[in-house]
Amino acid sequence: MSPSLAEWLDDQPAPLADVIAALALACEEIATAVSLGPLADLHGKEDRRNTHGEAQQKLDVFADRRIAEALASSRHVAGWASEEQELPTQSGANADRGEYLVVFDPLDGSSNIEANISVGTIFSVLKHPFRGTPPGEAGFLQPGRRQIAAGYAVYGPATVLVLSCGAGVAAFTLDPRERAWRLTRASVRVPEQTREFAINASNQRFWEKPVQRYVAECLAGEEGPRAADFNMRWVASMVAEVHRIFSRGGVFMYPRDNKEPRKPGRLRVMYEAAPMAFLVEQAGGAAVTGTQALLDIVPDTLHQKVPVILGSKSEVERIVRYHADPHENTHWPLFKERSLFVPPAG
Ligand code: AFP
Repeated sequence: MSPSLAEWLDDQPAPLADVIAALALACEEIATAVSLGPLADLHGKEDRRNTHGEAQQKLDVFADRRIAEALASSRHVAGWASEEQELPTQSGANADRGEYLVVFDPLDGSSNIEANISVGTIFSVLKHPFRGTPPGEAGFLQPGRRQIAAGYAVYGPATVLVLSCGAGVAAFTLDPRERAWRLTRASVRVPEQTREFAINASNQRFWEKPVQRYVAECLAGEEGPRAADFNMRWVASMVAEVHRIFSRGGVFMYPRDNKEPRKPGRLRVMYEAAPMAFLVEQAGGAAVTGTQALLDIVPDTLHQKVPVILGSKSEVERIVRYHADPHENTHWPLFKERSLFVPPAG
């Protein structure tokens, strides 16, 4: 029988293992709630909005509460920050002794719940820089490269926990029959090459030029500059997209766009981009804004947004080159003459 998560965590420092185990238990209970769908009376929206003004799903609130309870139960966690809460939370019992901070998106992709599409929980573990004092927002604002661990649980046909403590990426599948996470991939790697990309094409008119060029070249297929046909996906659930990339490669893009020039992207750096970038880099992939490694960004605020381009290294590096190209797009006609989706004249 493959090792359990508990056995795998035996190789990690005990305090960190305790935090991961608490998160895994919360994810197991969230998986049960998600799998029951409307039967758990957890479908539909709360009659309130979260800190970003977004409608909150009942499952968002359930997941947020369950993870907060799990973290409060670990004496190693001084505090946490959630997508669903404007400010960080100090642990009642451990704020002045816990050595870790945890940042999480309790239920990413939750607008897909009624459609029964895979959703997930994303988490990031940081060292509390001022251990011995109750954590404030400043202690959380660390670059992703300082993460001690990061992971996600994807609630899909199977519930899978993908985790890194800084020495590669492992995947554990939940066996609900025995209520145990079993190691099912000991070393997850992102294939360096791919012919698949994921982007919300409805935003095409707003994208920055290097992304316009990259996608146009992919869509041009064998007749175009890439001399290869590409496939496209968009699930609108980042956890599901990243999990697909870990299973067969690909590039996920939520780029800077000028739909809302003040917002550099849709995804938040602390609990979406940075933990996913940590996992992707640990698995041999790349994760950038287009001009900078995501793990090098020092957040100014807890809910800061950032452009995200991540996945198979060779494709991400190509997109970075396009961002660095001072003549971007001036030398390739498709971008200049017609929209991506209008067939060539004649
Ligand atoms: P929700 O959690 O509100 O469903 O948003 C999911 C998400 O943050 C990320 O998981 C998706 O990749 C992205 O938003 C989808 O954004 P669009 O709805 O603009 O495609």
